[in-house]
Amino acid sequence: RESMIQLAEGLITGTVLAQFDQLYRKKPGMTMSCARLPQNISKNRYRDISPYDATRVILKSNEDYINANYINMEIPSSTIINQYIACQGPLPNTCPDFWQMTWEQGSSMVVMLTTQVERGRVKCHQYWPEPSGSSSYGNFQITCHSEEGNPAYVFREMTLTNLEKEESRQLTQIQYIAWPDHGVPDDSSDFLDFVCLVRKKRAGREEPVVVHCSAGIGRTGVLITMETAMCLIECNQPVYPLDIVRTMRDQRAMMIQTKADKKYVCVSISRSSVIQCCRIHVPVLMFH
Ligand code: PTR
Ligand code: PTR
Repeated sequence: RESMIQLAEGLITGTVLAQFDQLYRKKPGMTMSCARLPQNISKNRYRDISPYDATRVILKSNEDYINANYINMEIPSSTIINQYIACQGPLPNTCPDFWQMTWEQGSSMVVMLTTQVERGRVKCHQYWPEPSGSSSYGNFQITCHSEEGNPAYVFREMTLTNLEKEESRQLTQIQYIAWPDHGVPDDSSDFLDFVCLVRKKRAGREEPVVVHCSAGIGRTGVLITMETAMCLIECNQPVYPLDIVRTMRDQRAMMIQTKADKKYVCVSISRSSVIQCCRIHVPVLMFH
């Protein structure tokens, strides 16, 4: 507890922010060539956000590329390894790839941290059908059975059918909708509740949880950081946010964004900077 209080003080005085700025955004020596192949250019939502070759999720087909990385977060002194797939929000032309990945990786839970449109700009294509509807995406048919929620998040229950194999699986999608672009969640406890929900829903699932926002680095990074921090606290382990960020960035570049303008980050507590999640969320976690 003492070390956590020190940590919180460090954060608030900005020492962690300074250290955060010194972290690499991309791990030295990691290549991202696959993303740049001519046939894959149209599969990236943002030109500057690519997956490492070494940790990318490989689709089991000739066209094996999707903008997604495995992220494994080990909890020291326990046997827990929380597994994620961090990916960009699907584009119209990558929805079949998204469902293929989800199927092949055996994932039964998708966490979405963006809305489809923010400030008039498309952030993610709607890759699922309306409730009680069905749509096909390549070799997969998705049926959405239910949709319920509150002002902060929406739950959808879906069936994913592999048309070739004639096999079906259940899938839960949880979408956080209260995260405005360029902002922070309005009520930080809302987001904390959401992270708790993800933790609860994850229980018993061995396969990776698919997490995406628009680019799959900012908000996705905050969610993984928060779940990891929560898990560490549950296991009585100290929380070092910078280590968490480094571990994530070793597996997907740029995880958690800071504005180039540091002052802006400090003053506005930007959406996905570590300062935001540490200043607001970690102290809340610690002193709840
Ligand atoms: N080049 C994009 C941009 O800066 O607009 C990359 C980008 C977009 C980066 C969104 C992060 C973004 O946020 P998130 O990962 O939370 O969707
Ligand atoms: N071009 C990006 C966009 O419009 O989404 C720029 C951007 C990147 C905006 C990150 C916000 C971002 O998050 P934060 O406000 O937390 O730095």
